[in-house]
Amino acid sequence: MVIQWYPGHMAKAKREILESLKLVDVIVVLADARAPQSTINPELEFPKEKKTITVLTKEDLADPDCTRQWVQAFRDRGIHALALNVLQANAIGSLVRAIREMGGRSQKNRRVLVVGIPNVGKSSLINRLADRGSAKVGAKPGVTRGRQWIKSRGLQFLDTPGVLWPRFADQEQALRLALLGSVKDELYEWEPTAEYLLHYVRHRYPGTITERYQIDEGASDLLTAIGERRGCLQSGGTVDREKAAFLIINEFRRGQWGRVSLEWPPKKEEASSGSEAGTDAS
Ligand SMILES: Nc1nc2c(ncn2[C@@H]2O[C@H](COP(=O)(O)OP(=O)(O)OP(=O)(O)O)[C@@H](O)[C@H]2O)c(=O)[nH]1
Ligand SMILES: [Mg+2]
Repeated sequence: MVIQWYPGHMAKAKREILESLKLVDVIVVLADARAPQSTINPELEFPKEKKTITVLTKEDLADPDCTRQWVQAFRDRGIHALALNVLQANAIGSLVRAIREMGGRSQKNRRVLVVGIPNVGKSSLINRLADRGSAKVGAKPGVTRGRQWIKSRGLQFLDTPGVLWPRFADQEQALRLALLGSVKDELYEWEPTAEYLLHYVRHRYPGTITERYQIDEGASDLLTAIGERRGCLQSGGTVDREKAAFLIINEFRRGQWGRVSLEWPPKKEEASSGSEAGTDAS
């Protein structure tokens, strides 16, 4: 299974984002706190002189210890980073303060470009900043299709469509993007994606699967065991593995497995010998 999603509207959105750069003072790059490196577009690079803030969204769904390590890892690289639950009413004070403290034109008309891959919460963040539902949001990728300026708090925010890139670094990155809902569901298979999640969580968060599904997580075929437990059956009474995989992925996405992160920052020695996450230090 090769997962790829780079439709024409993303190529166009990327061109438009690069064109917008000259208009803006601050760039806010959103990434999913559960896999920050995998969810930053390595092909969207910004000029060094532009002030950039990296916001790790969906902090409420991520492993808090892992998120702390990521924020520190970004800061160690000179990147201004913070983690947020965008859906929380009082979450954005720290972000607004950071934007106001950054240089640029007069405090009042500061223009802020909001970018990130699909489904990371760009439009939700702008709605939160604007205290109203100005931008369309949805629990699937590719909701925003065009650029839109929204004025709020004396600032102007530019909402943009989520942009991916033509080839993901590896299969694991592609699977993380699928699990986090940043790739269209029609473009990958549920079963291998759920198998990957089960395998990863069993090792990284022992006990989680047993607690959620009341099964022995040492079972050789976890997907089938969960399907049996949850009554995902097809005619004839055998387990419908695809249905089980769909259920598993959706429960994970809703946070019903607890706070789980899919990617950890590289150890300090590895980080200093290369492997950049894609945003410019500023
Ligand atoms: N739990 C949680 N959900 C969030 C958070 N931020 C956004 N969401 C949800 O994530 C989904 C996607 O949000 P959008 O704001 O539409 O994402 P987007 O980045 O604008 O997506 P595109 O327009 O498709 O590129 C929605 O269901 C939001 O409710 C967060 O911090 N925590
Ligand atoms: Mg959007």
